[in-house]
Amino acid sequence: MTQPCIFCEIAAGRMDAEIVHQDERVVAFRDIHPQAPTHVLIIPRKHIVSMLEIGDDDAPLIGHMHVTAKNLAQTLGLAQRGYRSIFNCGQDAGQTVWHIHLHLMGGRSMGWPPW
Ligand code: IU
Repeated sequence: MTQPCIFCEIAAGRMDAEIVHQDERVVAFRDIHPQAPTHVLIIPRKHIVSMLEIGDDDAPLIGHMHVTAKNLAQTLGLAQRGYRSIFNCGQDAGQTVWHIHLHLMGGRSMGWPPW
């Protein structure tokens, strides 16, 4: 039997997560291994394996994920100093969970490029 997708389970409320926002299209929750003082993942309720799988029909959803990141940055106190939002896509980018997620990170200065 195939394993259920962990992020689908979180979105459905069958697995615990510290949820900071949810609506009909997305769920946002705190990363269990935060890499910054604030580290939130924004996921679509729709199961999409990676950013390589998105189509034109998904453009409003992806846009909504970015607007949600901006809204959360404001409510979580990141707006003044800024934040980083990242989709890791595939092996070389370090993607480990195969359900797209937008990382929202802030609360410290970050370097560039990310290695
Ligand atoms: P990545 O871009 O696929 O590498 O990011 C996956 C993230 O999901 C990573 O930061 C994990 O700490 C995080 N995470 C989580 O917050 N809760 C979970 O149950 C699992 C992974 I599995």
